[in-house]
This record gives sequence, C-alpha cells and structure tokens, in this order.
Amino acid sequence: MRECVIIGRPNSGKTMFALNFAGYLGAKNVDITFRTYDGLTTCRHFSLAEAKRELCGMTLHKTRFLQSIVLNMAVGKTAVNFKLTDTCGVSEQIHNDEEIRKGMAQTIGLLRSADFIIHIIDLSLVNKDFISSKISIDHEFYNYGVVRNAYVLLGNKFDLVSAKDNLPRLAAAFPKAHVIPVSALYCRGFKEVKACVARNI
Ligand SMILES: Nc1nc2c(ncn2[C@@H]2O[C@H](COP(=O)(O)OP(=O)(O)OP(=O)(O)O)[C@@H](O)[C@H]2O)c(=O)[nH]1
Ligand SMILES: [Mg+2]
Repeated sequence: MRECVIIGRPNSGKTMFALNFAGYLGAKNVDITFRTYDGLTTCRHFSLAEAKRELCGMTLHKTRFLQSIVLNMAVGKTAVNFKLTDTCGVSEQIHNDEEIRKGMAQTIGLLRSADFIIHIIDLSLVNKDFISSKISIDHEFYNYGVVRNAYVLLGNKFDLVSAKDNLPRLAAAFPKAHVIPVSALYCRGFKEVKACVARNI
C-alpha cells in the first residue's frame, strides 16, 4: 500500500488536514495507528469529531509521533487503499524535550520511504521575513520534495483574512512546487488535493 506523508511546522494544520481529508473521502470514523520512535504501535478507533477534539490543538507539538489512517479512494474504476500519515511537526531549533526531538527525527526518517509528500504551510505566517529567509525548514522540505517529484505544497488556513494576500508570496518563494490553497478547517481546496493524491497512489 502506498503511503502519503503530511509534513510541516508545528501548528500548521497537519492533523486537522488528515482528519478532515479522511472525512472528505467519506470516512465517518477512523482507526488511527500510532507508531512511536521506539517502534511501539497502538491503534485506536475514533469518531472524526472525537479525533479532532483530542488530537488537534493550538499547543505546539500536539502530535509527537506517526499517526496513520488507511483510506480508500476511487481512482478511475478502481478503489485504491492508501495510508495517510500525520507526523510530528519539524522546526529548525533543537528542541529541549527528547520525545519531540525523536518525533522530528521520525518524521524526517519517514520522508525517504514515503511515496507522496504533502507539505503544509500556515499561509497566515508567510510574511516578508519568511520570503527573505532561504534556509528555513520549509525550504529544506521543498528542496527535497521537488527532487523527489512526488510532492505538493498546501497553503493552509486560507480562510483567515491574514492568509489571503500571502498566496502569491508563497508561490513566488517556492516556484517549482504545485501550490494549492486550502482550509483544512473548512475542507476547502480538497477537490484539487484529492486529484493530486489520486495521481500518486
Ligand atoms: N483558521 C484555521 N485554523 C486552522 C486550520 N487548520 C488548522 N487550524 C487550527 O490550527 C491549530 C493547529 O492545528 P493542528 O491540525 O493541530 O496542527 P498540527 O500541524 O497538527 O500541529 P502539531 O501537531 O502541533 O505539529 C488548531 O487550533 C486548528 O484548529 C485552517 O484551515 N484554518
Ligand atoms: Mg498535529
């Protein structure tokens, strides 16, 4: 089964995207497999509402290890199963919490084996400083993603007024990426993301 991995900074909306995209594809409930850095695997059944309540939030590093959901999507006349994996957010700093450091390493480790990379950026934070820094973690993800040629960049939180004007900046900063504006919270832009995922599973 092919695996799509969702990466990005903490709080960019990765978990919200994973859960609402599962809902968009028709899931009412989700079985989430949690995999820690040490190889411990557990599985829990959630309604989508429960999962969002428990797993999304404003706290940085709410997600600390891999969380996978198996989803099903029609591709042409065939129904294809694929794994959608949410990850621990990655930032430039060496975090003082060992669990988070390991979570970030786990995210980076998965990138190599993932079949498709969904990189999420919070569009409301794409300001002039962001554009002028060419060595952020987002640039690292972008450079790796375009070389792999199985990569899409989602400009998230497009519903926020502060995000709207930043879309041209994001596209200019990452010119080789396929950029899709989305609102993970309100399921906007998902039709285009679905088409993109369908081509890569
Ligand atoms: N307005 C708005 N808020 C969003 C959107 N997507 C996520 N959020 C909010 O952003 C916050 C972080 O969302 P999460 O999905 O938990 O972010 P994350 O990237 O998984 O964060 P970590 O697990 O900490 O790395 C939550 O309060 C969400 O409600 C969006 O499209 N629009
Ligand atoms: Mg998360």
